[in-house]
Amino acid sequence: MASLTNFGDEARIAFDTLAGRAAGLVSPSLRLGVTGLSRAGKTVFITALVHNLLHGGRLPLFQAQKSGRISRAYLEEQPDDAVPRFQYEDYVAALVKERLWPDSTRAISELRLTIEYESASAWGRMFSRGRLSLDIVDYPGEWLLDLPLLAKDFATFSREAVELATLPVRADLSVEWRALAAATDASSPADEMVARQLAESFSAYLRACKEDGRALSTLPPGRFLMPGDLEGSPALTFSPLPDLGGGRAKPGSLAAMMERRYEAYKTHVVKPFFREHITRLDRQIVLIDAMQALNAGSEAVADLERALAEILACFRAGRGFFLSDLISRRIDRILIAATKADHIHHESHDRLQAIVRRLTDRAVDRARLSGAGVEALAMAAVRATREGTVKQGGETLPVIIGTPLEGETIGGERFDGETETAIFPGDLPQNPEGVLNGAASPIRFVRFRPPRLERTAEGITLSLPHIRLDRALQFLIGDRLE
Ligand SMILES: Nc1nc2c(ncn2[C@@H]2O[C@H](COP(=O)(O)OP(=O)(O)OP(=O)(O)O)[C@@H](O)[C@H]2O)c(=O)[nH]1
Ligand SMILES: [Mg+2]
Repeated sequence: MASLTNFGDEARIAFDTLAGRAAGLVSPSLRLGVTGLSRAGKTVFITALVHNLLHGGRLPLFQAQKSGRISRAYLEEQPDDAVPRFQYEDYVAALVKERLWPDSTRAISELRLTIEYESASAWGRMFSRGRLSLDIVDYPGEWLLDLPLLAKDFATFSREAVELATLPVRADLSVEWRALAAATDASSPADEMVARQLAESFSAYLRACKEDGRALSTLPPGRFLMPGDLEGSPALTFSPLPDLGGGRAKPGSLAAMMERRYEAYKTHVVKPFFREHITRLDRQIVLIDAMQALNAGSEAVADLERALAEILACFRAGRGFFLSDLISRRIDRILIAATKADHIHHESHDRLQAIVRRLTDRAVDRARLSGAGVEALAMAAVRATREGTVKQGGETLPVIIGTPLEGETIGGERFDGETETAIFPGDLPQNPEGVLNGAASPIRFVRFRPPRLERTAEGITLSLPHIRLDRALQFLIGDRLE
């Protein structure tokens, strides 16, 4: 296995970690990693978390808030000057006033929320400063797909990409790229035009895999889907190649050029992201949109499991991991959260929880993450629906009521984005295994608009409604507010 970092990187990480710790002594801080593939709900989660803390939302399972020990929560200047600020105010305005979800995140951003609290114990009150700064980073989910590449050389990356591309669920989408790659002689002299054609064809194939119909997840390199400001740069103009054989690529050949660019991508794109953001995390929530994969079928679910396993392996702590000796701020709690639970009736929440637990079980075991406290939970950061019942032919059916997004359809009916509708969401399978082996029947969900906020009798607008956001908060930061 290729080594993840060289000595220089490791020394730098150690230094950063020490500096971070020293800074932590000045003002206790906790770096919360909000991890998730694209569209999993990271930006919505961060916005809802901050909104509920700033506005004293209904959080009965979040002890510090419930017992009235939080005296103040406010936004502060973030610690990293070179990282853009998370545009919290804009996201809230769009969600609450216009009832619009945020756009896909295109770049990294950060926010610091500080909580002033009174310690639960007299002892704690005497010594604790009663202040905790929560640093949260948001980034495009696609970039997460790159972390597993750090441990793979070009030959491994190429071999795996070719294997994936020939799977039945991908073969028709990758036809063009595979034909082009097969017709290319890797040992021929490097040619910029050939490199560009291959890279464009490979990106087009990855983009097609991501569309709703297939909803596949294992799609590295992530910047091929969300290039940020690197679009068109050599570090992004490469493609895996079939039949590389063993040994070194001939100098000056196409294979050598592709390999060099792949390594440049890792060095200049992936490593800085890993070093500056991932290695500094204290706690982590992994958001998983199982619903979208369930919608698309068992291949999509299996592909989601594969992506999660590879990604979670990058977070492993404990002996034997290349970086673990240097990461003293080791992640000690991980929450695996199935998002968007408001799409199903609460009777199915436990089933959704069981599904994401099943999807991550093997990964958690294999990556020996169990040393960290790992919990699974079904939640909705923003609850866009409410529950009700509908009588049909003498039967009472549980339904969810919300405003489907414009353009969503069920059984030929197309929604206009304004009309509230009751929908029978169907049941998730009782046995989570069924969603992987294809035994469970496919499930159809529609997407909803953000909710209209309720007002109290006194005319006060309540904070964003949620499902179990309080439980997530209690697990992620509750102990730090004791
Ligand atoms: N009903 C409901 N929908 C949600 C919730 N969270 C996210 N969504 C939906 O999921 C979409 C994606 O959410 P985002 O928060 O933008 O996802 P992200 O992980 O930031 O995605 P990228 O920025 O592309 O990586 C939203 O546009 C909503 O349609 C939720 O709590 N409830
Ligand atoms: Mg986002």
